[in-house]
Amino acid sequence: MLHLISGLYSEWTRKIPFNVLILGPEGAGKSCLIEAIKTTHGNRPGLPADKVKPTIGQNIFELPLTGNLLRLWDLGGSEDMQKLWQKYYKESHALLWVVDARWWDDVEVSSEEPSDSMPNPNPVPAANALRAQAAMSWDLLAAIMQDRHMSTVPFLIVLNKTDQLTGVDGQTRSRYKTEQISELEDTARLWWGSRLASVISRSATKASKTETPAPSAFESAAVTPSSERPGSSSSDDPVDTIWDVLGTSAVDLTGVRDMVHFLELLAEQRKA
Ligand SMILES: Nc1nc2c(ncn2[C@@H]2O[C@H](COP(=O)(O)OP(=O)(O)O)[C@@H](O)[C@H]2O)c(=O)[nH]1
Ligand SMILES: [Mg+2]
Repeated sequence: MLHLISGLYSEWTRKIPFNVLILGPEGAGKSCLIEAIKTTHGNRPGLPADKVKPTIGQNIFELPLTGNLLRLWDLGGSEDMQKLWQKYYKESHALLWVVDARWWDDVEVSSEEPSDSMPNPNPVPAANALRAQAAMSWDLLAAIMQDRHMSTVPFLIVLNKTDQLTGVDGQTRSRYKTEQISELEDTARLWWGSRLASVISRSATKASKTETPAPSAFESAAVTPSSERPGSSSSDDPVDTIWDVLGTSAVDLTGVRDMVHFLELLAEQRKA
């Protein structure tokens, strides 16, 4: 009897795993963001960004939240690893698509070399290189969205390294920084929205038609009726999901809590 009761109790209190794929081009900061989540939500701080080594294979972190277990899969972004991404698609419930925020930063881009002899892990690329990186990140995401399973998985485009945006000085200009990041999010939301409009339904189509940013998934996740929830398509659209854009920094932890909150809302929605 006791065994039965304890079995029922553990069933009631069981946290349902919510699998999150963290993908994106190599070096965008996927592994550093996992360390940042450890710092903001874990029992002990994660590694600082400058101590994180390039990922070989995969890196998994489980984050228990009230009633949910976020299982984060950080897969290497090298071309060899990209071939393996699809093995994870079927099991995933959400995608964090991590890119470098500077690829969408239209303010002045310096091409000067750093003056000291230490290698800079975040060299500032020239403007045309930024555009090429942005285009490449779209090609990669578009290829993922061709997958039958991934076309309905909600995703967040994470503009990481916002601490490196031109003119941002986190210590002294935090107000300016917040505004600059939010402008960048709007720019990127339109940039991605116009491309996603060809394959995605409601929110992105709305963004491209009205020339205003798509509604924040943080808001829409809370108000979307059950028939429109991710994975429960109510129309013939090939893709029907929630997506949004969020600026983060794995160094100063900007946006990291919002990123986890976004995933938590999706996990809650999936249970409902
Ligand atoms: N300034 C800054 N550097 C970052 C940030 N995130 C990652 N980096 C740097 O970018 C490099 C690549 O990060 P990593 O997490 O290994 O990229 P991944 O290949 O996407 O996993 C690291 O050595 C960090 O120094 C960030 O938010 N800000
Ligand atoms: Mg990595």
